[in-house]
Amino acid sequence: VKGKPIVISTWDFGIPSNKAAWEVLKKGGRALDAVEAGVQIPEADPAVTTVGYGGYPDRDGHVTLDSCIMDELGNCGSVAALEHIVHPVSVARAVMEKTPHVMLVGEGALQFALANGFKKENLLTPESEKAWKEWLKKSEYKPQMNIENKSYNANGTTAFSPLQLPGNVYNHDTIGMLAMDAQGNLSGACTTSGMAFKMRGRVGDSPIIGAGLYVDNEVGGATSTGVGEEVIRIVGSHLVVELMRQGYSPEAACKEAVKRIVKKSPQKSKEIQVGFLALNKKGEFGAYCLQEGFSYAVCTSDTRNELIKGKHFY
Ligand code: SD4
Repeated sequence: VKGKPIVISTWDFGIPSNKAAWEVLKKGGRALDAVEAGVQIPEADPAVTTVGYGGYPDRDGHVTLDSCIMDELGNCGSVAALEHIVHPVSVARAVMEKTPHVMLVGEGALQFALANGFKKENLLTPESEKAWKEWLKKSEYKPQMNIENKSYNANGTTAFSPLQLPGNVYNHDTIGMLAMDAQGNLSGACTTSGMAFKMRGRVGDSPIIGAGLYVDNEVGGATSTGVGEEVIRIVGSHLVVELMRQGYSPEAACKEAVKRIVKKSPQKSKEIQVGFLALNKKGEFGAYCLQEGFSYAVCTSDTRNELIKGKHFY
């Protein structure tokens, strides 16, 4: 069938992430395994300061991670404000598969992770600590828009360091990934260190099923990036999937969700970034965002793994 397997994900680190997911998909593997393997790439990369290890801490200096995962049966798992674990997505998957619950937070999530063999590690890199101490001087909470970085090639082998990019200090780039496997089944995952220098205990959209991620195997999946508070208010990813159910294309559905944010927050929406990314059951994909600068990666073969600019409202 045309359009599968396919994996798509947010931002430029979607390129190497898609590549890892593709290794699973091309062997006929399950979309669920693909998205987990895919988002583990930025989670483990200390140069990515917005996801996992090396993520910027909250304003008190703690790296706290949010993540969720959802499969083709509608099973889902999530962790929020999890500390000391490099791969929160895998803890989210364990919550899904090994507990009667969907979401574990904070101390309880850590306790569960440790009981399930995950290792306790320090996630604050010297670079992120330095950025935090720099931030403390003014302590001004001001989410930066977004940073585009085109230094990855199709194989995702080009290394990059966001810290070396001018202005890339308070970015907020989450990885959201959606995949359809050779069997035509959909899954998704989303993982982030959340907004840099957020209040302690702050949870964004990324671990919230329906906000940061939603998958319905009959229709499609959606995920979001950007200022999570705005996404939660409209339950963004669920909205996108329901619009696709009504016949909207992935891009049109994402655009509608973006317009909903503009309508709810006419002033604020001019100053922040939110982006939606969607994939439907036919393997069609699309995205839409508030501001120029959001990009997403699409991989459909060993040789096609490309970065596409999201259309924007403003
Ligand atoms: C959050 N949505 O915690 C996340 C941050 C993010 O792109 O997406 N960045 O609100």
